[in-house]
Amino acid sequence: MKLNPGGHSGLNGFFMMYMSKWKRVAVVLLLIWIAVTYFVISPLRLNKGDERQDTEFIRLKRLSCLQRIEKKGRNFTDKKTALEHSSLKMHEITCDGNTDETADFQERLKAVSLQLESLKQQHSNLITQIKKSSGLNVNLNDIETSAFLHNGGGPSEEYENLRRRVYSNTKEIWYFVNHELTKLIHDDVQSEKLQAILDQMADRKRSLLSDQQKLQELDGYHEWRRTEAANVSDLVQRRLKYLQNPPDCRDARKVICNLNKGCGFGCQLHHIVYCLIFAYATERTLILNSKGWRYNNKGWEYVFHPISDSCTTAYEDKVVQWPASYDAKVVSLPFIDSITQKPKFLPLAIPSDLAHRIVRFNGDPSSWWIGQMLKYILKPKTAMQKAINDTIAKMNFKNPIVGVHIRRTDKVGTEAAFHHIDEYMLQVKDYYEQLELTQVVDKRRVYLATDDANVLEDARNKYPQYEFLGDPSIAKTAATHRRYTPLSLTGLLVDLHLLARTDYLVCTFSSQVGRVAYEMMQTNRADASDSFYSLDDIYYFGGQNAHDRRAVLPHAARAPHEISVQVGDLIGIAGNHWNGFGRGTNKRTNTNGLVPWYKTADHLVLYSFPEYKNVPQHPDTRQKDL
Ligand SMILES: Nc1nc2c(ncn2[C@@H]2O[C@H](COP(=O)(O)OP(=O)(O)OP(=O)(O)O)[C@@H](O)[C@H]2O)c(=O)[nH]1
Ligand SMILES: *[C@@H]1O[C@H](CO)[C@@H](O)[C@H](O)[C@H]1NC(C)=O
Ligand SMILES: *[C@@H]1O[C@H](CO)[C@@H](O)[C@H](O)[C@H]1NC(C)=O
Ligand SMILES: *[C@@H]1O[C@H](CO)[C@@H](O)[C@H](O)[C@H]1NC(C)=O
Ligand SMILES: [Mg+2]
Repeated sequence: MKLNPGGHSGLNGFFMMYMSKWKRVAVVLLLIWIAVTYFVISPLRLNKGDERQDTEFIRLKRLSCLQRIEKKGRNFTDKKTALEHSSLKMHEITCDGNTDETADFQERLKAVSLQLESLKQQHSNLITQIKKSSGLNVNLNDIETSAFLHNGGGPSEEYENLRRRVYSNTKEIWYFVNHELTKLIHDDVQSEKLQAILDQMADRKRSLLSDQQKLQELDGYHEWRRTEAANVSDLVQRRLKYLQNPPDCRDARKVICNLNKGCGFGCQLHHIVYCLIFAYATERTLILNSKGWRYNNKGWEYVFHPISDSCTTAYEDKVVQWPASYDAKVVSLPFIDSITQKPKFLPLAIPSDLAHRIVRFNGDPSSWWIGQMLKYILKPKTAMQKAINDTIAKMNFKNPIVGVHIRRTDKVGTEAAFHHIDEYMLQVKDYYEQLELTQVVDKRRVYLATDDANVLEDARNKYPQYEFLGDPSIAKTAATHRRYTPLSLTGLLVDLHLLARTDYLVCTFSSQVGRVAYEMMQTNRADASDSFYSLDDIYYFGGQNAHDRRAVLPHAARAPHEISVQVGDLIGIAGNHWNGFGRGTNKRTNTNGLVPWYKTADHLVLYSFPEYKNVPQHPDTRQKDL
């Protein structure tokens, strides 16, 4: 919130010069400008009054941000120069060594330098964007295109996307540099010097990311993002409630979802999510059939509030297996894995009528949308909620805290690779070192959830400087032979609730439990898309439709395992290698290989879901009594 009083900014300088030369003329012109602007803007507004002051205030705040970014941009140049300098130094060091190695090293540093150049370009784009919407170059066009006047005071989609892109690509450059230099450490005599460069780079990366996070807090939209997220969430929840409580249950079209999927709770939750999205897309009321459920054979409704207050049976109506005609009154759904022709509305698609609102507060709309389904589904009944509360009360759960989910037992070696505790803790350490740039951290706390009871003790012994929260008895009940019991479910719900309440989540997205924790996190705040680190997969929904990224920069393959892309190409994504590259198939050329991640951007799929026009956009208290 600091307004820069120093007066060394570009605008202030400009203003001072103006004052001395054209003092009077300027004041008159300024007054005219204000008057004209006011009259031009006021008809565009929905709410008049205080908002105008707010806008001015926001503009000023954004100006101070702008100065910060501009400075940061200078630091970027410094960084590049420093890097080139160390490149030269390395050249001197390795002169009398293997020339191949030197050339290779030079080559890699050049690539790093190129990435920095591109990041710098993005920074200046961001500055231009802010300049535009803060009205620095005042003309009517700019006022009209600055979206925040049009859409209730929020940031424009372009600004939000660009801001997130700079953040994400700062991480990408770090993945790349870290990977390349670590490789050199392993086969080079200069490992100490390389490690020093790497440590410096890590420090610079944390500083950049930290500043970008502050940018988000200072750009004047922090509160707006929060209320907008709450409002859209509220709208989705009311639509689901409307769908699930038809005026005449007997008459309503329905879809039946059987909870007999023979898998863990995370997997079963996602099964219900898929059913609920199906229900929402086809305007059918979801009937959950949970008889003989493996976690509690009394059924889902014994533990959670039913998915409908008023409509929980299909009566004796004929049930048709989907795919069926639109007119079929009751259809029953197969598991998502066994659908041959997948409907386009399945994840990662999001509703087109909400998409442009969601992208303005959340960097990962697909998981936000899935999180909204979970929010509707997962409502523990009083007894279960009390058991959860009691367990939580016994823990010293305080923020800041990092959540770590370590999935072992049946998963390891069959569906996912083993990851050592050190790999998780490396990310925890990085998180805290970045956080400590801006605040004092009294204690580095970690909430550790796992299905392997030995992990917690192991972690406490190996990392005495951290405080580990977690209940070894929960982990014991998660062991494979005790897993499908009510007690084990209580423990898992505690783990999920607490993981979702942490500030940062370190996990493996190959696990459904890890992904559920992240989806729940997405419902706890406006945007959790930068609040996790997955040691393996990128985010996905089991059984999802194709996940593509679109090339935003051209790339010419530099090695046989790389693919070339043109701007606009769609790339079917298999995963991010967290070394600056991801694997995918270019759908235009049908070639598969590695592509620099920063040259691509996520391709969001929109689907025209029903818009539930009967549900008001804003909760209207008068309608509650109807
Ligand atoms: N309490 C607790 N239980 C866990 C934890 N991790 C796994 N479990 C148990 O193990 C089950 C794992 O099955 P799934 O939910 O299918 O998740 P997954 O096996 O990781 O993922 P998929 O194999 O892709 O389905 C969970 O549902 C829990 O019952 C944990 O951190 N805490
Ligand atoms: C730029 O870097 C210097 C030293 O690395 C630091 O003191 C300064 O605060 C940085 N400027 C900004 C705007 O981050
Ligand atoms: C959210 O909804 C409230 C009440 O319906 C409304 O006053 C507010 O302006 C909305 N906020 C945003 C950011 O749309
Ligand atoms: C559990 O805790 C939450 C918040 O801490 C509280 O709002 C809720 O009423 C509690 N529920 C029960 C059943 O104790
Ligand atoms: Mg499993």
